[in-house]
Amino acid sequence: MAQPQQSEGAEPEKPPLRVGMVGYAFMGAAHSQGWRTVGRVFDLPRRPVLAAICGRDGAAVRAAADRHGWAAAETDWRALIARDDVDLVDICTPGDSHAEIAVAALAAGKHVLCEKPLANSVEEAEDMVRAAETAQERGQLAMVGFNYRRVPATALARRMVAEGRIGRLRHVRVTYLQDWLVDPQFPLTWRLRREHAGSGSLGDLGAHIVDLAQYVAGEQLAGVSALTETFVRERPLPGGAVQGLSAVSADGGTGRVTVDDAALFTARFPSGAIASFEATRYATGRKNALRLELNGENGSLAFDLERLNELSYHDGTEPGAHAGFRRILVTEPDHPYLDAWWPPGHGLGYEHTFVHQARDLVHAIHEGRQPEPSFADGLQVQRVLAAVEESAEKNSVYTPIAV
Ligand code: SOE
Repeated sequence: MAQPQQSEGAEPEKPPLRVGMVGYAFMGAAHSQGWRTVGRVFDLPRRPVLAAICGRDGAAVRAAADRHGWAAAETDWRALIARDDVDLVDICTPGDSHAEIAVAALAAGKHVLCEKPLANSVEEAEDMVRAAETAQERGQLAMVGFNYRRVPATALARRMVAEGRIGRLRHVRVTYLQDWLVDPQFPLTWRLRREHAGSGSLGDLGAHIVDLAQYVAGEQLAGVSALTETFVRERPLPGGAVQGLSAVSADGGTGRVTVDDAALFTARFPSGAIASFEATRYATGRKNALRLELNGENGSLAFDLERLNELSYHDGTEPGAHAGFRRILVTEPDHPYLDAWWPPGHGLGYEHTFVHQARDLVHAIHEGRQPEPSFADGLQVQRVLAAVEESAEKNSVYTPIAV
């Protein structure tokens, strides 16, 4: 292999990590930002290169490559994973193709980053874990993209729970509320069809809050009691290309919604803490309201994604007269990820979670260690989602989570 060029006094050029991405819609754009920015902000052991992006529509994928800064465009994911200028395959497609692409990319010798939820079923997720374990023996690594772990405030919350700052955990309360399905005329896009999305709000939003709650609490759920609902069962068929979440013109016909619109469940942690979860795309007025609160014996923590530079903390050991929730502005250099960004008080946003995700993955690959969350973590979340569906089908009967 050719040695990198080095001029006198200059730092040796870092070895590249050449990324190939499949998908270029909302998540593709978000991951592109992550890969484009990460090496310019963080001091990384390898230099991410946006080698090639892939999508089925040739004109649209070439436009996406230009817009997001990818060197090449492919229209067949098999061609993308066959390229020898790609080291890592980043999967940003709907859930129905995650397993096939990830297993093939690992077999082709690539590292893999896969958007959440890991798969559309427990069986697919199990196949992916098996493929990742085999690939790991050859030095390839696989990670699932639960980006909300990478909000500095949620990472700080996890740190504070682990440090014992709220003491023994009693309650975990999480909601993820959006409203983009309120209009019954919103068309039947792939996210509303089980064969493409696996489930509805449950897999799309519920997967995030299950992962985040477990990550911050530092333990995995033991069982759930659930109910799910589909409020609008018939919707207009889409007439054109889908852009992000936005509505597209309908062509006259209608089709059946085959996923849940909302999922509600209670759960138990092995420590004895109890939890509640709510995921919906019908919370009128709520756009991307992911809220998490933990109550411990000695204090509480609260986070709201719509104010993501803040973490609320109540220290229950303080004298009652002046105790109460106080706001930690999570912008200090010793807060997670923030040493590389702006001076204190200059906040971050949604897109930075994808930069942090890329940062953590590059370091793990360089050090040859399993990045987190692993495919096994993604499978465990998938098992929670399956238990929620099983419990809902059995009228909320308590359903232990398979291990
Ligand atoms: C749509 O509900 C969505 O784009 C999710 O699919 C993402 O995972 C979440 O980050 C924002 O909302």
